[in-house]
Amino acid sequence: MEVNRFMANLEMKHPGEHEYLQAVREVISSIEKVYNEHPEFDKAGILERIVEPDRIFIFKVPWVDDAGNIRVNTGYRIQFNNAIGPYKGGLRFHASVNPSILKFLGFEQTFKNALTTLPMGGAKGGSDFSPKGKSAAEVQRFCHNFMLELWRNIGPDTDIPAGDIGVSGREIGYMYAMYKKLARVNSGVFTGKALGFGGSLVRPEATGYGCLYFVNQMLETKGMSIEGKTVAISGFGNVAWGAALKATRMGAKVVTLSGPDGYIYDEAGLDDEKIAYMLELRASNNDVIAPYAKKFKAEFIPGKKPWERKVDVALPCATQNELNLQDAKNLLSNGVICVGEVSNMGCTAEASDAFVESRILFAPGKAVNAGGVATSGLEMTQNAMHLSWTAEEVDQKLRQIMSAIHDQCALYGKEADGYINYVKGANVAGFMKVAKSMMDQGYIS
Ligand code: 2IT
Repeated sequence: MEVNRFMANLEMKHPGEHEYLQAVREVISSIEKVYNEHPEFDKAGILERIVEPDRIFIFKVPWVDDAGNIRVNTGYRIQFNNAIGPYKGGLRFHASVNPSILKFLGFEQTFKNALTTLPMGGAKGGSDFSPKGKSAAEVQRFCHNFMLELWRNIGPDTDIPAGDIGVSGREIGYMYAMYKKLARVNSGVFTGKALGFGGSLVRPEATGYGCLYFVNQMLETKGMSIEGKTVAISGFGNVAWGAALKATRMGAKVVTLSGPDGYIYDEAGLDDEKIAYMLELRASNNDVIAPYAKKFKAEFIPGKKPWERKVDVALPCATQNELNLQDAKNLLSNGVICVGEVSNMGCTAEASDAFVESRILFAPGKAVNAGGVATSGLEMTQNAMHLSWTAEEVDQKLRQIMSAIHDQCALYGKEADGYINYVKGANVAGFMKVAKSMMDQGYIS
């Protein structure tokens, strides 16, 4: 296999699917060497099979808005790969959602889920419906109609959706209720449920918490820790919130948050009150960060991203390709020590290469953000056992899983000069697990 030749063919087959092609190129560039050391993989067509989703459901979602108008959105579920377990991955509700974005997310999810050590395959789905500016009644109606189509294709042992951008506890509650009405079973099927009906403690915080455990472990390889470090976070959603909470508890100073409108710089650092306010802002459904600056007398920089600031640790927690080469150069010239790509594919390919080439600590999304889906896996286990664990039990397991992911990255990513290339480590470890499982099961999927 040769990367450019393989990609040229894939581009011809899926023209214009930029995010999907970007995610595939990153993974196969990392695994080219080990792939070619295993001629049995090539003979079994593993690469050609692993880059294609098992199936894609696309469906129409008509719904009625508060003014009585009939609106139409498109719903998707991409069941990407179930070699190591049932399909598992979130649903994204955002105006930008399209097949390319969901395919990249499903592809990434397959390897991320493999890294968690739990038996979960990869999937992703969602809709170009944006909850931003919609009333609660409109969101509920949309969620119900979305489930009218999706319910037949999911199940606790086949495909288990969860949240992602635009889908949190509220939307999961509406969708799960409709699923139960139609399927007449009460088996968990979604993760990210509220605590009262099968949700797991620590699941809302898990992506951010897992990220901080991982980042701290990276820093420890250099004899450092997160305590006392200055941290830039982008976004202000669920992931940014969990990361800010844990970073602050671990003694770091979080100085930025951002929204589509710009970013805030809070020199004093976030505290419990400010972090609690993030939830209020998010519940307001307005998708702007500016009110934070007004409330807490912080600086607001419209139209910009936080990466122009001098910080020790940068944690992109918003969306794909939110940190580009220029941002990477700015962070590097300001002496950044560690970058954790908490959003899925938060860095452009050029930015991610720049971090690796400059030998700073850099963790790709599929490793550093895997705590979210890992805790979803723990929610599935609790549902299957008909019990619930304490926060301490879940948190303990989350720590163990993040540490196991770090070990896999170090095992497969250590280079001749001793540098841990986490991008290569995560891609090779995830790929090997999925590829071997596919080999063991013949060529049918
Ligand atoms: O990107 C992700 O890993 C998620 N949105 C969470 C998926 C899940 O099934 O918990």
